[in-house]
Amino acid sequence: MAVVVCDLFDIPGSLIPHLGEFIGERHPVILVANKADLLPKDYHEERLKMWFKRFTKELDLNVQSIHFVSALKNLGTRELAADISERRRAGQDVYMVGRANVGKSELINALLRISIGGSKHRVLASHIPGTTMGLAAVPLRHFVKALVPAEGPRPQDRQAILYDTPGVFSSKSITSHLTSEELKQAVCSKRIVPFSFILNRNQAIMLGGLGRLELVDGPDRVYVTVFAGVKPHFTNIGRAEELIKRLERGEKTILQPPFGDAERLKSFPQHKLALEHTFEGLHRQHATLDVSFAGVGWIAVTGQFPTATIRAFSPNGHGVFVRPPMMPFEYKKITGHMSAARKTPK
Ligand SMILES: Nc1nc2c(ncn2[C@@H]2O[C@H](COP(=O)(O)OP(=O)(O)O)[C@@H](O)[C@H]2O)c(=O)[nH]1
Ligand SMILES: [Mg+2]
Repeated sequence: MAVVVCDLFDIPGSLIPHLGEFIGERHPVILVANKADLLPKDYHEERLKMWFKRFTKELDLNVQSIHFVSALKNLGTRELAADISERRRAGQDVYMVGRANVGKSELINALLRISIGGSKHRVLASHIPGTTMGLAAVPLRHFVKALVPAEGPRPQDRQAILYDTPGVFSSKSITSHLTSEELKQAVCSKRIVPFSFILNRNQAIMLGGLGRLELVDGPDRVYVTVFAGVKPHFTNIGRAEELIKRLERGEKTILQPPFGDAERLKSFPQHKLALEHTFEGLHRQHATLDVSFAGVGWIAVTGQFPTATIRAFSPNGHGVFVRPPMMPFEYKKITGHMSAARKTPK
């Protein structure tokens, strides 16, 4: 059976298109949406699961169940383990499938922690006999209490294996261009706190050098709610382009990450147009759509208007998606929140 893992912070970017063709319709799939610990507090799990299901229909998978978990924080992992145990037939192997960085290894660690006894510590590959090269293939008998009964594996399960699929499905995530130091800054490691801002026509909102969203046509202004670890910077469209050109020349700018010396900044992929999208704004207070910047976060757009045209740019023009809003009700009236944005330096 297959456990398909994706990253809630990177939807649809972390979903593998037509995955069903690889897995085959016969094989049962348990779908895991990981990194739930990053979502804003009080998210409505049932509504979010409905939203999530829309994307997964297109994968042509034989989905048996969906779990929202945090491998890192051990949330929902026991329920997931119980579900895998229940659905797995005797002798079946388990395949962890998913794009790079969705948390497959972390999830295997979480399942091992259940077996070893709830310790919060990272389980090292060296703790598992016979796996010196990481956790690419672990005999199921090491998952006692998690995936096989406490009494030990059934006779048919003695040869069963849990396989990781490292490096099989590469990702076009924007964060794949970042150094580990930059990643620490750019990627949320804490629960995200959404902030709402006004985006005027001909203005751009920039997520460091990782992406930007421009309102190029339509109403005088829309509202944007930013769900990301990077502080947004607002400026007009012309100035945004100027800033990006300076970054490409290796100059230090307000657009961070990337950071480092001129060499590093020059090596960062150039911004290209990722998408242009025209849409109707459906509601004054609920978001109409999200623009997702794979791995970095997303920006929800709110407002009531006949049409607006937005443009999004990203390194190489990769990893940007529009989608129905994940959390349409998070938009809050603009109050003092502007202070969370970076100001244009004089
Ligand atoms: N916040 C958060 N980060 C996670 C979680 N699971 C994995 N990560 C992080 O995501 C990155 C990739 O995880 P990894 O297990 O190596 O992904 P893999 O490439 O699919 O094996 C690492 O930095 C992990 O610490 C999670 O549940 N929550
Ligand atoms: Mg891995």
